[in-house]
Amino acid sequence: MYNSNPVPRIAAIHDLSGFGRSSLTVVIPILSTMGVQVVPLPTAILSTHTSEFKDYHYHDLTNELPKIIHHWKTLDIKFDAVYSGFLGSPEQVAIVSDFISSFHHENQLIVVDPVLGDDGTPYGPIGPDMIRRMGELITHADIITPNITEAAFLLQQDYPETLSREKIKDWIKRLSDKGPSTVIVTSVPASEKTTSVVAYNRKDGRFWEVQCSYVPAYYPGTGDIFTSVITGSLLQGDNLPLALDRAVQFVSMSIRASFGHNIPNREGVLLERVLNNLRAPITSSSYEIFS
Ligand code: PXL
Repeated sequence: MYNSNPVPRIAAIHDLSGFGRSSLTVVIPILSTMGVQVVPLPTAILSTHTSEFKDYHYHDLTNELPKIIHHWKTLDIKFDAVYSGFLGSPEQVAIVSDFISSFHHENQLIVVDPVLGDDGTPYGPIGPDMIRRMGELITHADIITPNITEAAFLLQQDYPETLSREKIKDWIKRLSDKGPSTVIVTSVPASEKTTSVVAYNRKDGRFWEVQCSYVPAYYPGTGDIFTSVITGSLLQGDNLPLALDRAVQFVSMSIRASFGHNIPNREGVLLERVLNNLRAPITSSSYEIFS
């Protein structure tokens, strides 16, 4: 244990969107609350996130990244995990791949959230080149967390009207064959009133499912919240299905804390009201084997 960081340290490669509770403004508080040191590498600065805001200011930081990374190399910083999310330009994908190989060491967790779109549609700044490059980046990851739209983009499939359980498993295995040993797919339609998170661990061949009750509202940033909790949970030593439970429960609580108020969805969930829940021990669990 002599060589390990007393507090796990993670490099978080995401944009910094000022208003709207997404990307670094949720990644940092969640992982800090879960006892993880976050070292942010901001890919872009935005006035707001890009969902339901128009005329946002977008300042790309691609040219700054190599200089920041160079300084970190001279400091010989060791990261227990690397976690990337929304990337501001296709060139940034190459920079992140390079970052992963330069800072590689044993027992490290590489998490790539391939932020590309939702509900069958790419996010504003995401084009075909970005989708192609993200497909390359996931080959370097241990864990990926696409939603069903992003899974379709990464596999170059049409966004499905319906998905059988066999097809979901086939898609997930094909994503895992590209490199990541753990694949977690969110927003999988389960029934009229529920969606599911389905996960696969190639090392033991098991699939897991956690069903989420449906709230008729979309809040930007919930994908970032989900993957941050998964990452914090795994770094704390939870097993995969328990990490899914924790993340689903936390996202559901965040949404419910917000939905009862009448606040514009684009402001994101009221994270500050539920953050402390991350310190509570888990007292219920609903994961099941997905077969
Ligand atoms: O939460 C994903 C995300 C991250 N960063 C930016 C975004 C979005 C989704 O809208 O616009 C800039």
